[in-house]
Amino acid sequence: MYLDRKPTGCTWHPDIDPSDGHLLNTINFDPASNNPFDVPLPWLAGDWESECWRTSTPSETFELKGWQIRRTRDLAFVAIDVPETGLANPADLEAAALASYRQLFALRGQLELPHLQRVWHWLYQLLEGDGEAQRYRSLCRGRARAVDEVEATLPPATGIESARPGLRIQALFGTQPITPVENPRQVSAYRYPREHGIRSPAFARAAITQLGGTRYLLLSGTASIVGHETRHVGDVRQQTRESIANVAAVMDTASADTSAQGLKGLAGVRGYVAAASNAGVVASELRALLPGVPVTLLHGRLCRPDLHVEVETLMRF
Ligand code: 3EB
Repeated sequence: MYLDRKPTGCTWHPDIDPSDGHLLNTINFDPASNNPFDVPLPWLAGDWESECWRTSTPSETFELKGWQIRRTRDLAFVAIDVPETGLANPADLEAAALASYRQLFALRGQLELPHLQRVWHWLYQLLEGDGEAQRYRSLCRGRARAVDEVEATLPPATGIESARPGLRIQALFGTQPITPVENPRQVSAYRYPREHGIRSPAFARAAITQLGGTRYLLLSGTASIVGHETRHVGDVRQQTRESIANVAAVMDTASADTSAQGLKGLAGVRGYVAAASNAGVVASELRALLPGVPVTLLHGRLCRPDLHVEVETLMRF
């Protein structure tokens, strides 16, 4: 499988000719979209405004237990929208996250694709609520409870405030087990101390996996966190640099091949910017740090109020 980023100005040519492939999924960046495969955020700037995920075999689209599914024999994108009416208070939000994650794990058997590869969460008003009543923390509690119930390798994940009411969850399933990769500069998120929430965020920093015939390193949303603490509060430029230092540390840890490619080998970077007014600084910093790498910036608040920027990325190797 490969990614075909649709550029708006600058062009990125994936290794495989896109005309050879079959379309698996199209992802638009659109806060108003009711298509659960879309990212519910405004696009700010950058090299592509939508993503086409292509595969070497044909795909089919259908619904299963309330989830939208786009799959080939070996790979599936799944997505669901949980309406805001089901998230009215912290207990309801936790229960909705628990139920959604139970369904997600059950889909492994129903799709006969036993390995969860990657998850994205988009939650409206992510930081509303104090202490444990915060909506992000409620999501983390429900997710952690579901993870406790099953045998599963934690996947890489992204969690961003949605511009659209409700909770949208998207995930990728495959046939191959993933090999999680942690970051030696960061406490694993699933071991964060209680000050960040009574249930830690259950995700891996990255994972090595094989999709189709290609090996990938898939990285989670990565921010300016060292140890478990936010660094460079109030300094968006330094937070951008620290985020990329974390990406580099994960790549160095993952394998000799990903380490050897270095940052220039990244297939593309989605940057999430909490304040649209910071887009220019983040863009110029990412351009300087990642010459030649396609970058696109989206507008969404992050799961700590002191984070200004977060990046997610992937590498073929
Ligand atoms: C962090 O490192 C930043 O809760 O699924 C990044 C990626 C973050 C995923 C999630 C949270 C999540 O803790 C926040």
